[in-house]
Amino acid sequence: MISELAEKLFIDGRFVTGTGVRIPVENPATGEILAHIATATPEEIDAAVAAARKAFKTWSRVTPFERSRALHRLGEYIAAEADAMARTMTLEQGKPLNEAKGEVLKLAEACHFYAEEAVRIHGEIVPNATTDIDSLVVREPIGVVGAITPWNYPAELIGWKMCGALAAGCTIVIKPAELTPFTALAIAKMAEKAGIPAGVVNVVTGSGSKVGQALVEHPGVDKIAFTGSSAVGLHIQRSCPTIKRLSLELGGNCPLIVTASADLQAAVKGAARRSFRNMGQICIAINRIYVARPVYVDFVKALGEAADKLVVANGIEKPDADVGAMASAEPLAKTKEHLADALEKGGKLIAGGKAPNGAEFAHGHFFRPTVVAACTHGMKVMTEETFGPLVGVMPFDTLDEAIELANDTPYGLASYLYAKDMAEVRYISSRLDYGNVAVNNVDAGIMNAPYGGRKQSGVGYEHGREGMLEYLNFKHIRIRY
Ligand code: TAP
Repeated sequence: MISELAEKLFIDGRFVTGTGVRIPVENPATGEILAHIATATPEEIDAAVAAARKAFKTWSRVTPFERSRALHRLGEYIAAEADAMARTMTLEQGKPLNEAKGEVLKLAEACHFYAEEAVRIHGEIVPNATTDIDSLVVREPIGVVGAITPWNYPAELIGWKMCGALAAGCTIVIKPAELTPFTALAIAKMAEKAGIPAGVVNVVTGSGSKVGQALVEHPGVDKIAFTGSSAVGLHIQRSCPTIKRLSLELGGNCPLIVTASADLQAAVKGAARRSFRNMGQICIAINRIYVARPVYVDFVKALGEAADKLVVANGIEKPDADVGAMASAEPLAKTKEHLADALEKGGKLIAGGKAPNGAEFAHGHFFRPTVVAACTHGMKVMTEETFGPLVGVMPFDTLDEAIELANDTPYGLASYLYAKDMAEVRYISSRLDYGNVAVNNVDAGIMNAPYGGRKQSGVGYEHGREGMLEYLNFKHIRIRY
C-alpha cells in the first residue's frame, strides 16, 4: 500500500503526485526508509481547501441519511482492508500488527457510530412572549475543517475528527503527522473507494510548521481540530489570524491511585497495560502511580515482574508482541532523559531501563518497559509527560495526599483509580480534576462517551454525540407568522 501512496496528496477526490519537497518516512523498527512524502505547496493547500469549500456546498445540503449511508460504507471498506491498513501503520509507526489492526477496526467503528449520529441531528422550538412567533433553534455544519493529527494513533485520531465532521455535514482537509502519513493516505483511499464525494475528504502531507500552520492561517478553513502537544496547541490558539472554532486535544500526565483496599493483581495488570501499551506513547498513558504505603512494596515488586514479562519485538515479525518500536528517536531520547533524571534524584530502577538485547533491535527505536520506584515530585517522570515506556511509583499515607499529588499537574486529561471500598471510590473520583476517570479499569475513553481534557490538556470533546456537536453551529430562526 505504501509504494502506491508515496509522494501523493489527496485533493478533490483524486490522488495527485505532490510537487513539493520530499520528506523520507522511516520504519522505526529497522531504520530503513519506507518511501517519501511530498510537502504540500501553498498552491496545493489552496487547492485542497478550495475543493473542500466547493464540496461543502453540496455535502452540507444532502440529507443526513445520505451522509449516514456514506459513513457506513466507509466503515465497511476500512474493515475489509484492515489487514493492509494495519501493516501500513505498523511499518511507519512501530506498534505491533495486532494492535494496529485493532486500531483500524476502531476507526471503522467510529464510522458506524457517527453514521448513526448523523441522522439524530435536530433542533428545537423554544417559547416566545407571543403566540404568533416561533423561535427555531437549528444546528448547521460549521464548514471546512482543518484536522491536524499526531503519530501515536494515526488512524483513530483522524477518524474521530473526520467522522464527526462528515456526519455533521462539514468537509475536511487532513494534515497527518510527518511520521505517519501513509495511514492517512490509506484512509483517503478508502474514502475514494466508498464513493465519498470529491472534495469532502482531502489529505495534504508535510511538516506541521509549514503545512499545518498554513491550514491554521488559511481564511478558507472555518475550524481547526487538533490533537497533539500542549505547546503546539497553544501556538495554534495564538496564531489563528482570524476567529476560528478550535478543538484542542492535548497532552496528559496521567496518575493512577492504588488504595489499600484495591485488588492488587488487577491494579498491576491495569498499570502494566496502560503504562506500556503503544510503548507508552499515549496521551492517556499512566505516567505516575501513587500506592498506599501498606501495599506499596508488594505493588512495586509485582509491577516490575509484569513489566519484565512483556514481549518487545518488531511488530511486523511478531504481530502479537506486547510492545513494538517507539515511533522515532525523539520520544526514545525523552524517555531516557526522564529516566536518568529520576535515577539521579534517588529513584530506584525496578524493571527495564535499557534497550532489549539482540541484534534485531540494533537499528530500531526500542526500549524495555521501565519501572522506577521511590519517586518524588522533584522528578520529571512525575511532573512532565514522558510519552514513552516509563512509569514512576511513589507511596502515599492518606487519601487526601494521594488526591493532591494526582492533581498536582497542569494537565487534566485522564486519571485512574483502583479501590474496592466504594466510599474511597466516590471520595477520590469526585475530587480528581480530570476529564476522564477510570475506576478499576484502564479504558478511560469509549466511543459512546465524551472524551476531552481540562486545564492544559485542551478544549472540546471527541467521541460520543458531543464529538459531533463540535462540528455544528446553532442558528436561531425567529419567525412571525
Ligand atoms: P505535536 O508535535 O504537537 O504534533 C501534532 C501535529 O501538529 C503534527 O501533525 C505536527 O506536524 C503538527 N504541528 C506541529 N507544529 C505545528 C504548527 N506550528 N502548526 C500546525 N501544526 C503543527 O505532537 P506529537 O509529538 O505528534 O504527539 C504527541 C503529543 O500529542 C503528546 O503531547 C500527546 O499527549 C498528544 N496527544 C493527545 C491526545 C489527546 S486525545 N488529548 C491524543 C494523542 C496524542 P509534524 O508532523 O511536523 O510533527
